[in-house]
Amino acid sequence: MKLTSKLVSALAMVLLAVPVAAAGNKITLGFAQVGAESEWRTANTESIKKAAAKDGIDLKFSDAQQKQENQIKAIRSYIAQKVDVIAFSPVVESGWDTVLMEAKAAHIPVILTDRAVDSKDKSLYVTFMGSDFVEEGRRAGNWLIGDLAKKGMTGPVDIVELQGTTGSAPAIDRQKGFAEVIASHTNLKVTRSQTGDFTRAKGKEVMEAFLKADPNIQVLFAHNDDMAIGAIQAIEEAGKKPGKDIIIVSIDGVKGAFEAMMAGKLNCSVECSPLLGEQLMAACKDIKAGKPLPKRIQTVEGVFPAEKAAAAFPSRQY
Ligand code: GYE
Repeated sequence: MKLTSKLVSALAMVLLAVPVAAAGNKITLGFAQVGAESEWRTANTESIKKAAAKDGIDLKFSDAQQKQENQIKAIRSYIAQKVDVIAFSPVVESGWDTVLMEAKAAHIPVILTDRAVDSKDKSLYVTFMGSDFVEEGRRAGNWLIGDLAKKGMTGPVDIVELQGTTGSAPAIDRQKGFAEVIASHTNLKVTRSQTGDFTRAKGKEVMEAFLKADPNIQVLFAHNDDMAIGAIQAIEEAGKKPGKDIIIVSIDGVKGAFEAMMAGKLNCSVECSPLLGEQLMAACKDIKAGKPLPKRIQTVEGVFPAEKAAAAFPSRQY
């Protein structure tokens, strides 16, 4: 009897120990987000939080308010807390080597989400998941070339550009892709280009200045939808019709852009998906399981001209 009860209690201990051990194996992910500057970013944060909860990943989340020093602080605190994986969306491309070397020395794998770094040493991170921003810039440019041709606008066209955050991968790459495709069209010229920091407020402010300086603006290329939405307000306040007097193309494909397209105020939005949460959690699990990951995981996305907006709107997820 004594032996049986000992066995039973031993068994009970083993059974009790199982969930404890499972909890101990729970992956801890430290995520250093850029901020909450745009609709895109809000959807990205939501996607990450939702996927972590669904996959039982212990998520430590911080918002850097678009400041690199805050992101570096957050990464250092994740290193100190010995998390299993660190992921972050670098606000700008440069200046990460030191902190990434600290993570490497602590044997904590790093995943880049959404935005890239310009580090020469690729061993400082496991993988980079996100969109091809150069291609998005090209898509915006190609859509514009097609639209101008349809409208028979063959003469000189004044284009203004609202850039994203200075030094960020999407601002650098979208500018590059757009410039690349319009280069062979000598009638198209970017006459003004300034940062609106990816926010509505700055987009509006800079567009107001553009409109004051140049009454002949025919096209606006905005590196994200939020800046375009801010600019739309500025254009209306200046007594012009956005989408008609000034053709507008922007990037992201957020709900606000679809609403603007359906109202005839925005002409095209190039899609950039913020829904990276599930991919990120899958990558964390693969790292934990010792599975190799590709160095680049690219998001697949499309282009939405205004005439397709109403049909696509009901199925949009962000
Ligand atoms: O386009 C913009 C956001 O990094 C792709 O950041 C992202 C960009 C996105 O603020 O809206």
